[in-house]
Amino acid sequence: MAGDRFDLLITGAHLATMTGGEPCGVVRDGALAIRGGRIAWAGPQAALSRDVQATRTLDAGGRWLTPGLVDCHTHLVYAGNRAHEFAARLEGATYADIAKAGGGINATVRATRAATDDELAAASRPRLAALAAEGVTTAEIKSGYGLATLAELRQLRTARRVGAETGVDVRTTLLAAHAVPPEFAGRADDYIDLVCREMVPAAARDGLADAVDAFCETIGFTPEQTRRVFAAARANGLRVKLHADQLADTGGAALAAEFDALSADHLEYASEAGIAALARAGTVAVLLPGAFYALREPQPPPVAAMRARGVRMAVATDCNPGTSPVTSLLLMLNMACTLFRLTPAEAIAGATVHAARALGLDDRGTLAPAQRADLALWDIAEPAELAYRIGANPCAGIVRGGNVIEWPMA
Ligand code: DI6
Ligand code: FE
Repeated sequence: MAGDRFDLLITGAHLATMTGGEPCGVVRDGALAIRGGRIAWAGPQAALSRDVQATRTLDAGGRWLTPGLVDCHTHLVYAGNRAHEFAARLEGATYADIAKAGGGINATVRATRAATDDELAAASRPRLAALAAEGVTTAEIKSGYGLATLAELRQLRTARRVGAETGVDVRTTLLAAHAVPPEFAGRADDYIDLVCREMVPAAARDGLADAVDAFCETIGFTPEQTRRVFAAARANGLRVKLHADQLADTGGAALAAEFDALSADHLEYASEAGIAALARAGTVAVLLPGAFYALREPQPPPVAAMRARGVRMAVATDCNPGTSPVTSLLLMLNMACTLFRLTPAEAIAGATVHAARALGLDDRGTLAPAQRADLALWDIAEPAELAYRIGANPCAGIVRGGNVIEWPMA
């Protein structure tokens, strides 16, 4: 390192590198150097050579530095809201009752289709900005509220647009198999034909989707229909993810594993065999405590089985207007610990390194050489504090791709 010149040197930071065996890969009194938008060096400040040179040096003032957070499961591009359904559920209506009565996902489809491009972006941008304010530097956004070819593509385009407008690196997922749209009522298989024949190829051809997802549930699509969507994804060179086993065990986890999915998400009712299949495939389990909480689900996901089998667990907001109207990933860390019994270190790994893997990204999620220099700086005394607080935002600084977006005054 002697004689090296860096673009940016951050000193006086405790590092949660999220590497190595120790919880959070902690390096106290650390420093981190950036060159060309990537981390060039991270380690104890005392190990920095005396003649190190940097174009710019920032002092972290003893705060904690983590990788920029990754929200790996959101549906944040939509119009309208479903507060009245929240009220109806409190009166005893179930999520399934509401969907059958024309509400639920299709209510948001109507509002989203009716919005202009600018209205859709304007409704969605603050949700992404709220995530960004908590140190999220990468977010996944799904379609699924268009449910027609052009409407789905527009949602993906809007996701990319709000990403560019807020500076968050957005990964898009085509979730055309989210619900049966009104034009196809009673003809789910015909709709899946359209998804496979037209929507998946169009999204792949236009480079608008990084992955394909499906809602495989008793109130969504069957495993057979999901299988057809996944085969189309594979034929078009796209990786898959799956909404699996949220409300019942439909064998979703095993199906995701069979298609080498990047992630299987929810998993409250996943079986032991399903978890074993995820472990074998290396598929990430994405835990979504916001939906679990909002639906007042009785059964938490089998976290102990996942841990025992070494399945990587991510934590995400599932930001959507129906079952998880959540724009705080930090709150999800807290709920993942309180409701699902993750350790704080597991929860933080779930919103950094494992969340990146759930998106197929291995260039971020840790503070290690060659990783993208996406960083969050925190006013906390120890990493567990990120999961401990409820409704606080201790984010004090943000660096994205080596660019300093926000930094505290000295
Ligand atoms: N993700 C989803 O896609 C559905 N549940 C979930 O966790 C619900 C989306 C909605 O109701 O709009
Ligand atoms: Fe979801």
